[in-house]
Amino acid sequence: MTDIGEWLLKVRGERPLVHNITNLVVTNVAANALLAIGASPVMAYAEEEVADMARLAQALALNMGTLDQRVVAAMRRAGRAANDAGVPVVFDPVGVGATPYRTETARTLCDELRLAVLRGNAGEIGVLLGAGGAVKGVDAAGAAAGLPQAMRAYAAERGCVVVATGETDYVTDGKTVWALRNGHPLLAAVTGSGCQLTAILGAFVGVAGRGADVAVQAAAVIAGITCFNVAAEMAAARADGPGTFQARLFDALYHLTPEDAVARARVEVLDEG
Ligand code: ATP
Ligand code: TZP
Ligand code: MG
Ligand code: MG
Repeated sequence: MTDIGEWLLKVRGERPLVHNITNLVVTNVAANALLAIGASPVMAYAEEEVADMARLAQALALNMGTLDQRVVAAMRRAGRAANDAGVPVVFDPVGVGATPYRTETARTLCDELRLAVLRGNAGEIGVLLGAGGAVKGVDAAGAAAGLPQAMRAYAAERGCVVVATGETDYVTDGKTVWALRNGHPLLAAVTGSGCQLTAILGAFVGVAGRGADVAVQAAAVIAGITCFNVAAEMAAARADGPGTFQARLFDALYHLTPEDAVARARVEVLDEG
């Protein structure tokens, strides 16, 4: 078994607490996806408690899908507490580029917080990095040609892992760029597949530990994406459509074996850097 299987076993063994400040659409599915893969979710939003919860957690997952002033203030406060305690922060800039408020908020959070992982669809990451690309509401509506290169430059400058998802997922630690080719088109037919993945990446970087090197965090992220997407492939094989697919996805995350994840993984180095 390679690395990917070991990361999955580590998540199951440690059952990391992932503090989520996420959106109103996906709260339930994100919590269920975390439970299914073997992690421990908590959703906490009150300004009075977010700093304490973030410090307790093994990772903090921030998602601006249904942002408002209070949610943004909570994300800021939780993010600062996590940074001070060395707790890894994963950020999903849902819908960045759709409105000036989303764009400004995403840029501010990226500048104010030290992120371990930035994950969005290819349109969102392209817009956020100023590389081109487009969004339609919260969905990707086009990716930039030079996106992997722009991602690598940003990751190197910020010392974080950057992920752009879609049919192919691109991951970089600022040096190497990987292309990941697992997954299934049904993931785009249910809401919140990206948000579930973001929460799961919290679990995987969470077990990498506080203050882990960016290269180690990238290995955890590659494992997390591959486990999620392999589970989706297995779920799709038993689903009739989006409804049964989401239910089968929870089942597949729950039953996923390290052996299946490793055997079905399609991870390639795109650019060694
Ligand atoms: P969007 O709102 O545009 O759907 P998102 O934030 O939900 O974006 P996606 O890019 O859809 O994020 O990625 C979510 C998950 O779905 C990732 O694991 C990705 O690999 C997978 N995925 C998305 N589209 C496809 C596809 N056509 N084929 C295979 N996997 C896909
Ligand atoms: N509207 C605001 S957040 C959200 C919608 C539909 C969910 C987006 O989920 P994802 O994972 O980005 O598809
Ligand atoms: Mg989606
Ligand atoms: Mg999304």
